[in-house]
Amino acid sequence: MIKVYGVHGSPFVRKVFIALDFKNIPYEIVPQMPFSGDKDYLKINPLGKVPTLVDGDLTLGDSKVICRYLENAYPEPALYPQNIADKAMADWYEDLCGGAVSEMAAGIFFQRYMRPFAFKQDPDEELVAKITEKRLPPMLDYLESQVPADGFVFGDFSMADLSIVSPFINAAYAKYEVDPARWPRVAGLIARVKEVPTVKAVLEKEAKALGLG
Ligand SMILES: N[C@@H](CCC(=O)N[C@@H](CS)C(=O)NCC(=O)O)C(=O)O
Repeated sequence: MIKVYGVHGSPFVRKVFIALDFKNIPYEIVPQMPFSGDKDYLKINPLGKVPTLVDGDLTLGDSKVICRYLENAYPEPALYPQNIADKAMADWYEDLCGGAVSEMAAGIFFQRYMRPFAFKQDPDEELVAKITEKRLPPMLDYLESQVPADGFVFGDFSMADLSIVSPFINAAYAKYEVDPARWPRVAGLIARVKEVPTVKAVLEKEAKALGLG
């Protein structure tokens, strides 16, 4: 059976769980904390990051690489658009939102969730404000220009929608909500993606794991 190393709460691990559930592929979760410095884990993923996926003889790191592998190996139901240009755009959204946008969301999450709960420190709200007021708005302006008022980015729910929304799920755990008056399309997409059954089911497990459920 496929194994996924990781924990609930990471936006990158979430993507892999949702991709597997969406494709009805059974898997086993091997609990692996990020930032653990676990030497055995470094043998299978030298970056020490989660997720890592093991499928038989294949061991892969990085959620983008893993999800593209899953799409190729288990094509039905498709989680990426079929049209080549749309697929390239989905890859771009995955790269942008898994990169710069996720780093910003992680910054908010780290300050407001990890610092108080894991390190018993107060959050640095000045740093949070720098992210929410300066760095994030241009990203949200761009995303607002890209997403539809209704439905999903490429018709059916796809990795493009999940990639765009995922960082904001973590930001919401840290009490940052995308302002629906300023970015109505992005806020609407977040609400719709959260209602996709496979997403909803993973988020329920996640909320329990994070002590939010
Ligand atoms: N590009 C990677 C990023 C994975 C990542 O940064 N995971 C975080 C958890 S959310 C992690 O393991 N961080 C630990 C570290 O950076 O050492 C992916 O898409 O899988």
